[in-house]
Amino acid sequence: MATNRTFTMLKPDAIENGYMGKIIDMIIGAGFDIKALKYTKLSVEQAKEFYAVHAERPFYGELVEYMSSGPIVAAILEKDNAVEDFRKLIGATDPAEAAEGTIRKAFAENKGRNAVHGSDSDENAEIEGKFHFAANEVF
Ligand code: IDP
Ligand code: MG
Repeated sequence: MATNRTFTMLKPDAIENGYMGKIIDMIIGAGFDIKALKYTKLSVEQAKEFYAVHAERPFYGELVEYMSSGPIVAAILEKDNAVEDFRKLIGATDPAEAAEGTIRKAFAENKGRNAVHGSDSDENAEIEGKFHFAANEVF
């Protein structure tokens, strides 16, 4: 069943570089409602679990180290067609390939430190949202 929610994280580079407010503003400006929001930090174990699907990829170790290196903002977002529209708003994984007007084009450093996460399916949006939020933290 299609849902109208997706999950995002503003990654450690985005927070470090001072883009928290600007990115949240872009997300709200694009029509997404914030259903849950948290300023937090992933432990190494949590980063490993969150990205377990990439465990065999050569960049997995680097990804886990980076994603647990500093605070992040986690959020559940709502909008019609949320998963697909949010992937469009964030742009390609590598900011060098991201379209003008996307979050990664504006704020990402490189393919690894790329400012923001967006769920790739309704199913993963639900799993990832539950990873970060208890039921009473979602509005
Ligand atoms: P996505 O975030 O656009 O969905 P994925 O392929 O799912 O991209 O990869 C997850 C995350 O792993 C990326 O957002 C990025 O932070 C990191 N990553 C992906 N490919 C590379 C790479 O080639 N080198 C370093 N890090 C990478
Ligand atoms: Mg992905």
